[in-house]
Amino acid sequence: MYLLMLRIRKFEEKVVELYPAQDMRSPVHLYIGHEAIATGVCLNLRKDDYVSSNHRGHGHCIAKGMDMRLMLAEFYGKKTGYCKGKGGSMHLVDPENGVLGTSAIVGGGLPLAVGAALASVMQGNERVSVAFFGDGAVDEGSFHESLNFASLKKLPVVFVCENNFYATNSHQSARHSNNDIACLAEGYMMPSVCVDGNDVITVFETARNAINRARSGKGPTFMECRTYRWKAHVGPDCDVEKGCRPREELDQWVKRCPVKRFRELLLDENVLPESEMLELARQVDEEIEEAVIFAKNSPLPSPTELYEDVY
Ligand SMILES: Cc1ncc(C[n+]2csc(CCOP(=O)(O)OP(=O)(O)O)c2C)c(N)n1
Ligand SMILES: [Mg+2]
Repeated sequence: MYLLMLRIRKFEEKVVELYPAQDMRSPVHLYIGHEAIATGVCLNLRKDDYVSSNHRGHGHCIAKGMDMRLMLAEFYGKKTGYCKGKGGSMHLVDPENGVLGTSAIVGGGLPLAVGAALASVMQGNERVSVAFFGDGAVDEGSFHESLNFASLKKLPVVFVCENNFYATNSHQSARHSNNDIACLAEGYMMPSVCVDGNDVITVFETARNAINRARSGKGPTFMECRTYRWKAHVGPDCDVEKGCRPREELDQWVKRCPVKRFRELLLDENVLPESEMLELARQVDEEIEEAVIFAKNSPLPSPTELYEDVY
C-alpha cells in the first residue's frame, strides 16, 4: 500500500516538475491528495476486474497496474503511449489490466462500468467493475441512470465517488440540493457508505467488503470517499493564489495528507522501519526516472498515422 501510494504521489510530482518545459502538451488533472482512494480500492481487485476512470485518472491507472512509462509517453504525445500518442492523459486505456479508460466526459465512466458489469454477468466470469468519479458526476443524469440500472439488475459494480467538494471552481454547496451523496445512492436501494478518503486502511476495508459482495452476486455498493485535491483543477499550479478556494481550507487538508498519515501509522505500529521506507522511495524514484527517459526518447507518431485507429 505504501509503495503504491508513493508511486502515485511521486509520479504526479514528476509531472509537476516537467510540465513547465512545455513539451508535455496534454492537459493534466492531478490526483495529488486523493492517493488513498485508488490505492485502497484497487489493491482489492483482480487484474481482469474492470475500472472506469475520469479526467483525474492517473492514480486509478497506476493502482490498476498500468505502466508509468507508457502513461508518460502518452502525455508527451509519443507513439509508444497507451493510445499511440493521440489520446493524452484523459484517454488512457488498457484492456489487459481491465482499464476501460480515463474520460473527459464528466459522468461518462459510470455507464461504461455498469455495461462491463452486465457483460460480466452474461459471460459468467465474475469480473467486478469499479467506477471512479468525482462529486461533479453526481450532477449528471448518467449518474442516476447508472445507479438505478445496476441496483435493479444486481450488477457487480462498486461506485466510488471521490468527493473533493469542488467541480472545477464550483463548490458542492452551490450545486447539490442534498450534500449527502451517499444518501442519494441509498435511494437506489444499495448499501452506501461515506468514508474518510484520506485513510487508506478504511478505504481498503470498505472496498474489500463491497468487492466481495459484488463478486458473490449480491449487487452494487456505493462508496463516497471524502478527500481534497491539492493542485488546481487542471495543470501543475495551485489555484488558491487565484482566489479559487480559501487557502486555509487547502492547508487543513494538506495536514491530513494520506501518504503522511499512513507513513506515521506504519512507523508508530512498527510495521515498516524508516530505512525500508527510504529504500522504497529510492526504488520509486528510479522507476520514474526510467519512465521519463523512455517517454522522452520515444518517437512521435508520423503525420501519416493521423487517421489510423479512428472509428
Ligand atoms: C459532461 C461534461 N460536462 C462538463 C465538463 C467540464 N468539466 C470538466 S471537469 C469538470 C468538473 C468535474 O468535477 P468532479 O467530477 O468533482 O471531479 P474533480 O475535478 O473534482 O476531481 C467539469 C464540469 C465535462 N468535461 N463534461
Ligand atoms: Mg470534485
